[in-house]
Parts: sequence; structure tokens; C-alpha cells
Amino acid sequence: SNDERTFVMVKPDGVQRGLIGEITSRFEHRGLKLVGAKAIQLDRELAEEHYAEHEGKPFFEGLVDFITSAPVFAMVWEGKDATHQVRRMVGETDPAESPPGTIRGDYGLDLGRNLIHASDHEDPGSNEREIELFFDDDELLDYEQVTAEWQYE
Ligand code: YYY
Ligand code: MG
Repeated sequence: SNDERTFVMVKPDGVQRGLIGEITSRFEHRGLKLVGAKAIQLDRELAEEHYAEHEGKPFFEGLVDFITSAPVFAMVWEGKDATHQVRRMVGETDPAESPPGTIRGDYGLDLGRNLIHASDHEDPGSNEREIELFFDDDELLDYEQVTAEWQYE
């Protein structure tokens, strides 16, 4: 199906560095459909729930400090195999291991400043869970992408 939804968030470093436009334009150009977007600042409760799988790991507290330190730009994108395809565009967790052409590989150098979060296709259901955590139903759009017939056969 062409209507898989995935959660994406430009992290505080990406917002502060003025990369919201650069990053979101990649998803637009790929042909993904924007279903929701908002700029917010996370509180610790939301950050800890979002990163619950990493609770207890040595980087957890620093990760929560960082992600709550300044605004983020949260989005929902829809399209064929969206979760996996967005992760391919994001690159590896460590920007130093991410090839040029990926978002982390083009804009980042350090693991703890990797610019963007995206739902993990290797964790089925994480996309829906994260969308629900960050967006109310009435914040998600329902519209036709008029280019769809030129993007999908
Ligand atoms: O999904 P992804 O963001 O690529 O990586 P995760 O393994 O889920 O870790 C979440 C987040 O934690 C990562 O984007 C940076 C940070 N982090 C870290 O600071 N140090 C690590 N050793 C692993 C992850
Ligand atoms: Mg992850």
C-alpha cells in the first residue's frame, strides 16, 4: 500500500542550525506526502516516553537533556514503504558512519548531534506508536496528493 505513515522529527541541533527546510525538502522531493507538522519543545515526560527503549543505557540522560534543550520540528510523512525509505534517507545512527547523500551523512559529524529522528522499520509498530504519542488525530491531514498518479503505477 502507498499510505504507510512514519514519524520524523528534526532535533534541536537541526532546528538551531537552520536545517528544517533542507531536511523537509528531501522528503517532499522524494514524493512523500506531508500529513502533519508542528514545532514544539518536548518536556522530559514526553522525551522519556519517546525514548523509553533506551532507558537505563549510559547515553539516556544526555539524550533526554539534549532533545528537551530547544525546539524540535515534528512531522508525519506518508508513502510507499515510508518508514524504511525515510530511514534509508536518514542514514546510520552515527553520522560518521552515514554515507554522503544521507541526511546524517551530509549534515552531521557526531553521534549525539545527529539532527533527525525517524521511526525504526526494524521495530514494527513504532511508526504508529510515535505518531500517536506526538499528534492528536485532529492534527493529521486528510487530503489527496494530486501528483500520486505520477509517482505510483
Ligand atoms: O534510531 P536512531 O536515532 O538511529 O538510534 P537509536 O539507537 O534509536 O538511539 C537513539 C538516539 O540516541 C540516537 O539518535 C543518538 C543517541 N545515541 C547516543 O547518543 N549514543 C549511542 N551510543 C546510541 C544512541
Ligand atoms: Mg531508534
